[in-house]
Amino acid sequence: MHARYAKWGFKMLRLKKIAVAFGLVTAAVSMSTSVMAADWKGWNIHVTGYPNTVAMDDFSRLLTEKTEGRINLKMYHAGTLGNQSDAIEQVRLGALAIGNFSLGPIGPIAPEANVVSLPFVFNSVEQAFRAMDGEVGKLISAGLEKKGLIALAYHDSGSRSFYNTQKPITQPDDLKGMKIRVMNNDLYSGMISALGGNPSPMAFSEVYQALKTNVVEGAENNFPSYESTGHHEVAGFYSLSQHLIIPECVCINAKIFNDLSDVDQKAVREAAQESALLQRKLWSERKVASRNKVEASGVKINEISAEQKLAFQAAMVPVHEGFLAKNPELKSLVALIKSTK
Ligand code: GTR
Repeated sequence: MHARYAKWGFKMLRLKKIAVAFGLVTAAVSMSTSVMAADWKGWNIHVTGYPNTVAMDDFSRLLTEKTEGRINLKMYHAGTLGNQSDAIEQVRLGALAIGNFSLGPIGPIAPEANVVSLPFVFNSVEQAFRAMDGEVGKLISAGLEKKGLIALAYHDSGSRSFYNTQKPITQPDDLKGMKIRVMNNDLYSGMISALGGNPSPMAFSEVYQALKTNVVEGAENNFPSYESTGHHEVAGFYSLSQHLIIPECVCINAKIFNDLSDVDQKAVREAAQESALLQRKLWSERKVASRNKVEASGVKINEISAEQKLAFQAAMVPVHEGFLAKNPELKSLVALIKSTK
């Protein structure tokens, strides 16, 4: 009996040792996965409920799911991590992993991406997406990569039109002397000057106050941003010039992306692309809802006929020429955009 107990006791001890050892191993494994799990920070300028915000949260969820927790992305919305130009630099440096950027403020650092900021370069949102989904998109993405950014997917941002506190705009002359807020990009300042206005580059978050206090008399944006920022409350004339169609990217720091395993690279791309489909769907609903909302609030929306648009387009010729004189290697990319059906 005694001996049996002793043997039993010995067996238990061995099992205990094994269990302890095993426990240590599992603890070590779980520690190493938690140490190795990547915790990323992501930047987004838009508020709760905006198509990009919903899609970026979906991206974050998909990312964790598809990488089985190896990558976790915490999204910071509403520009809480700073303005867009600074955030672009932060992602290039890797201080932030991801940003949902407009190609507008990226243009100054990546000339290929800047072609989309030539006013009227696309003739419709549909054509812009056919171009972005093909060779044009590839060339632009390659240009971004040279600058340390990898575009995982592109979002819809519709078309941008002028709005102001004074009157309907139907011809370039109507903008004469008007102070108009633009995003940080010389092409936009050049555009406003060529139309006879005074450009005022300014961060998105400052525009509401600037319109309200008459620091600027106008700005330009798509319906969802015009509405989500409340700009329609302080600048009640929206004129459908549709002068810019600027795609937006889900952009990741190139080194962070390139250091991932092939499996995780694939998961990251898939998560971005799936959530971009959601963004495009939500966008098509929101652009109508936002237009209805601003109209119901009393905003005066005016069409600009194809014929009236010709005058705006003609005024942009020097802007295009100036850009291509500085970047002659981009002539073929612009030609490729224009030849996209
Ligand atoms: C919005 C765009 C933002 C930002 C903003 C602006 O349409 O989604 O990324 O570029 O316009 O005017 O600053």
